[in-house]
Amino acid sequence: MSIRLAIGQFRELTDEKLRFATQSGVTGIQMNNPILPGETRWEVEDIRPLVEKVKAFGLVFEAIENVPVQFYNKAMLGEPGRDEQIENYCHTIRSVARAGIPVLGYHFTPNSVWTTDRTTTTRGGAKARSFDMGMVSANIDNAEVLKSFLPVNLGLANALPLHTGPELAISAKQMWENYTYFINAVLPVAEEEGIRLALHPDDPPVESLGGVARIFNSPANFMRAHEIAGGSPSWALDLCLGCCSEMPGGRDNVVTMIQHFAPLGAIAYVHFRDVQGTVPHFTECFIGDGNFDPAEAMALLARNGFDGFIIDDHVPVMDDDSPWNHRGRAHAIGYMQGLLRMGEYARAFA
Ligand SMILES: [Mn+2]
Repeated sequence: MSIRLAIGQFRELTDEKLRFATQSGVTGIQMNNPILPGETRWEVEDIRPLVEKVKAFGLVFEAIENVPVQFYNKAMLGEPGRDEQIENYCHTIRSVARAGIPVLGYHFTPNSVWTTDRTTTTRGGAKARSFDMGMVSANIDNAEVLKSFLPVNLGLANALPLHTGPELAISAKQMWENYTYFINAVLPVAEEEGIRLALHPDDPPVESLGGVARIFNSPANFMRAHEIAGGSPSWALDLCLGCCSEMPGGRDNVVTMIQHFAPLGAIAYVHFRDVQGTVPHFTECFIGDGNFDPAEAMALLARNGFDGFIIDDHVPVMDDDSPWNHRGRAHAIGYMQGLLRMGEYARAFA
């Protein structure tokens, strides 16, 4: 297969989203944390109708990204009960695979994505997410303020580990041990089922937040994770270019990650977005307006043999945009389609 585009980052599969996909000219669908029955795991019977519905629109169900965090929070934190969660996670892997979905995305960030301002002004007055570690440090003892930096839409703010004060409650060493235990328990099942597990970076990629160390915050640490997984064909990346761009070094991380992992076939799919600035302080932006050159990133993906799908991920909120940001997404999709078409054209005449 060759590089292709999808839409997603929604929890409910409506006809409207599927019509938006076909009207936009993308070929695939991804869902993030779909709303499904099950408090601890998912069943194949519940996932299969989603795949059938996507197929009925002439589209491909490319991936599910993220299960509810309470499916594997103890595994991430190394708490008692993790073995039971891992057993259920293996069941979910089988369910997703047997429903015909080839990729299950995940993160290893127990206390989620942090945002210090959801309405920072970017190009032309569009609104974007931003993060400033200075705001976290200034409120390090104020649990209420710290909680306001957690996602609002999951209703989980109270369930996530959130420690105040500068000390670490869970060290990087502990997180590496937890990851090693988890990934080596679930990968054999993924391999058996022929499904790939795609790891998303920590966002923001700082050393720690809320007393919990973050380990997926540099290219070197992804290389370490790949080694821990023994180079398993089921270990892969959900390569969020935005998170890589947020890391110190900005664009250089995007180049390093693509050049290292694409030739290994270890990039399952890409989140194609960007930011201005790097940690400790960055703001999301329109693609073409950030730290890396989108044409360079797309050319690197193609030249290094990437053959998965690409999705827009977060986009700025344009005037009169919808809750799912149709306007911002339409801009990103059109931009990526232009890059891909120009790439085909240039290759044909190379
Ligand atoms: Mn992402």
